[in-house]
Amino acid sequence: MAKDKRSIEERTMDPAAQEMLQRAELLGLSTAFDRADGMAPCPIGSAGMCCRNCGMGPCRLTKADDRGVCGATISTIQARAMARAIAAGTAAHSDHGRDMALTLKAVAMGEAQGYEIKDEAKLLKVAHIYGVDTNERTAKEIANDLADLFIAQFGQQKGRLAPTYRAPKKRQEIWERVGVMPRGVDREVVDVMHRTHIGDDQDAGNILKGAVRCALADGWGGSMIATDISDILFGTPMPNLTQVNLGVLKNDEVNIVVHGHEPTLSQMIVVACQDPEMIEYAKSKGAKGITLSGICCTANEVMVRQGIPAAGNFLHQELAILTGAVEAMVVDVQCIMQAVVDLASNFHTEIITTSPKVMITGATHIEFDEHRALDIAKEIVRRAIDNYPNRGETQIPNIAHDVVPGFSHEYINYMLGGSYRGSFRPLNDAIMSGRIRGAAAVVGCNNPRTTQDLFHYQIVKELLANDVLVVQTGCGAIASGKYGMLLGEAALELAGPGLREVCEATGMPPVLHMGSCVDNTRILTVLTQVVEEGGLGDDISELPAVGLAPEWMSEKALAIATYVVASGGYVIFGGSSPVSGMEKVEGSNAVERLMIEGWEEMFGGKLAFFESYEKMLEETLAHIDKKRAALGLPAYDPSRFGKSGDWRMNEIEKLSEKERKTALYGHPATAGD
Ligand code: XCC
Ligand code: SF4
Repeated sequence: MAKDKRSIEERTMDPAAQEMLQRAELLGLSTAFDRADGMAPCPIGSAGMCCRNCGMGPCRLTKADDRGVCGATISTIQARAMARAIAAGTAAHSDHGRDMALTLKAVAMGEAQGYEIKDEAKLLKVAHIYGVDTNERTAKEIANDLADLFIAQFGQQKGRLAPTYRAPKKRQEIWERVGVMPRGVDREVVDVMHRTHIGDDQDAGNILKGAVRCALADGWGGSMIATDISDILFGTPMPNLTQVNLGVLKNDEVNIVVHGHEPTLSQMIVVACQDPEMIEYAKSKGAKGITLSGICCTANEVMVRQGIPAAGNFLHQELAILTGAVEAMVVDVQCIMQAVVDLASNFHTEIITTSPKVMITGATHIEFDEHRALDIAKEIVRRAIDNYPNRGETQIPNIAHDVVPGFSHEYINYMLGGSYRGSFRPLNDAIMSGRIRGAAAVVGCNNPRTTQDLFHYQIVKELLANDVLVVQTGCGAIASGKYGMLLGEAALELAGPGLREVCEATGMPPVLHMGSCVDNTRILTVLTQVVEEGGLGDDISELPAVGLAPEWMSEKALAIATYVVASGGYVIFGGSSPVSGMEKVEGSNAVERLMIEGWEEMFGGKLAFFESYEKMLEETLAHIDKKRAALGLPAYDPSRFGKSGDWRMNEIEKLSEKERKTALYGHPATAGD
């Protein structure tokens, strides 16, 4: 069923993306935006009412009393689909964590070419958390034990995952009581796959309980391990100045784009691109140098650590190729559209897959192996350079914005407390006084079925105006960067009076880019530390905080949402619910109710889906105010702080577009070349 084709402005609010969509049209090439317009989602499948878990089906249920051939109800089918999506998301994040653990092991054994333990302080800190002996031992000895401990988490059969001890005490008790304490990462994924097989778990509530346990194995397991090891091997992120959007590509340099999620290979490509020998080689082919940039979370990994610019978020993967200026797009795992290979065949761009788990028909496969990491990275960079003379006509949008990413929880601690006494006290105090109304994590994907970035942008902007501190990861963070909101001064202009006062006093920007999607575990750590700091209750569920994924699309997003809910958070997703079916049919939905009322009763958190960003905002602010009231904190009242209706903002409103951008961002737009 074809839908109406949307205008370019309805497809994306990003001017760089708009320019590339025009170019695509001119060249007669299709993108995800066209394909989304051309294919309406299957109404039964998108509502989770289609089951194809056995050969008696697929069974499509559309009425409340419909049953599958096996007798399964809509609730069972929806819960099973949701659980399987969560298991897939958990598997993806956690397999990434496993690869990191195996790399840490190889580094400890001296077998990983080019890698080292970059952040010994973090190694010691993490070793201490997990009770690994650090006395009079070398970094490699400690790393070896830690790697073994991490690797064991994946195959563990009994007991509980070690990272779960890092949660607030009260939270751990809830997980034990409800029976969702994760045992082993792989075990929980297998458990969900088993219980959703034909003829197994056929009680929606119990299926979802299994799904929660699995999601916890992601957030307080695989993902948390991935973040810690990335910091140990590549350095804990600290703020740095870099740029975001397609304008980071250079017309006169070799452009290499890294895309996907894992930092292992991309970190080596960073090294290879900076090798003087490689730069000389690029010059010998007529280029001025080599420009490395990223897409999706691989971008985030190298952006928060090395300040490598991001060419864009999820929906920019095709748009980067459309510039005609990309010599190689090097992909690892997750969020890589098969379409990039077809699209690239219209240009000189070479798509290089590198993971044994991810091959794409028609792409070049150069398999990554941490034992020869630097050699492989150099081989890839050399290939890209060799491809430079094949470049045809190019069109790079002259749009890129300055950003300051890299706010790890360690850095936030340090920024707020100072180097001698890292502390969340100033943050807690600001929330308690009402200067900061609450906090929101605005994270997650782009989805071509909504206007790219619009929900991210509107929500972050409005939250700032309402004195809500915003933390970000993933493609949501890159979205904010594209509109100048990851730059302290610019974002401050959007902040309400209380939030601005706090930011000015502490030097903390009001929007904090904390890393990639697996780094959502940094947010769990911050929330735990805020609880432990005192004054805001004794559990995450009591905090005036909300998690939002306004443009979600991936199964990983569902896994993240579920572990945040099980950790006590209210999570709001934009767009359509994968379990919305019964609402359409009957006006009420058992599975949705389980995820709202059921989970709230069990965990103090809930997961809800809303189609409009206005509704998402309204819910966010209402939840924050409700939690403030429950804690006995003063009601939010912006007139008590600073001066509302800031004069500078009023002045800026009167300016022309170009003058306003200059006033907000320091420049009208910065070009890449
Ligand atoms: Fe993928 Fe992490 Fe989503 Fe972006 S945000 S589209 S998952 S890259 Ni996680
Ligand atoms: Fe149909 Fe049941 Fe088989 Fe699902 S498991 S396809 S509902 S018969």
